[in-house]
Amino acid sequence: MKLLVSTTSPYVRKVRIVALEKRLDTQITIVPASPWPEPTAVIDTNPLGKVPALVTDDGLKLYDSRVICEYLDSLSPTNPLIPASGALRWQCLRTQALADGILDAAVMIVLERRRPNTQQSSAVENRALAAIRRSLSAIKDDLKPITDPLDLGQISIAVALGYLEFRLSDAALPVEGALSAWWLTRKQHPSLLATAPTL
Ligand SMILES: N[C@@H](CCC(=O)N[C@@H](CS)C(=O)NCC(=O)O)C(=O)O
Repeated sequence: MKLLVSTTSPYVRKVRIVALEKRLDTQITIVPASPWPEPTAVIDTNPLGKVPALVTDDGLKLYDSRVICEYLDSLSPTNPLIPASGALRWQCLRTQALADGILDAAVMIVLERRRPNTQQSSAVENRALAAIRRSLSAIKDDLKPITDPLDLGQISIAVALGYLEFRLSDAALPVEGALSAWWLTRKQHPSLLATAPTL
């Protein structure tokens, strides 16, 4: 399999953590394909021009991170990451959606800040920050004990908190109390240490 990546993408990090947890990492060739400034290296695989994108051994082109994670989870019974059915499945997928939504808002802020000063909108940034604050408050209820096996929802929370720490540490976001304690322990997990973002 070939995984198209950019090194700092949190969505890519989520897929790489899943690959490690599923013990599939050795079957995946990492292909650097940053979509910035132009998505030339990606569009053949993903017309949206975004990473991550995966080419399977059968030549199937898969995107986005949610589809790729589900695909990888289906490949092996090792460490199942998405419950097959019932309430646990929907809770897991909803947690992923909430955590990915935090990422979407955070990435929007990062991109907004890269625009020329005169074109930046504080309204855009404030709206995204408000969404992140509300979602951090809600996601506390989705935390599972650190001793539980990792699932895709908990991986997604960890990736979101890691990205906020990496890119928006100046924003005084409410990662506190139980959420902060959870994150301080969870970030030491081997697959998280192995994929920690660096500039
Ligand atoms: N929902 C997508 C989001 C992927 C995404 O936005 N990736 C960013 C990198 S962090 C990207 O490739 N952006 C390029 C662009 O927006 O043109 C997923 O989960 O894979």
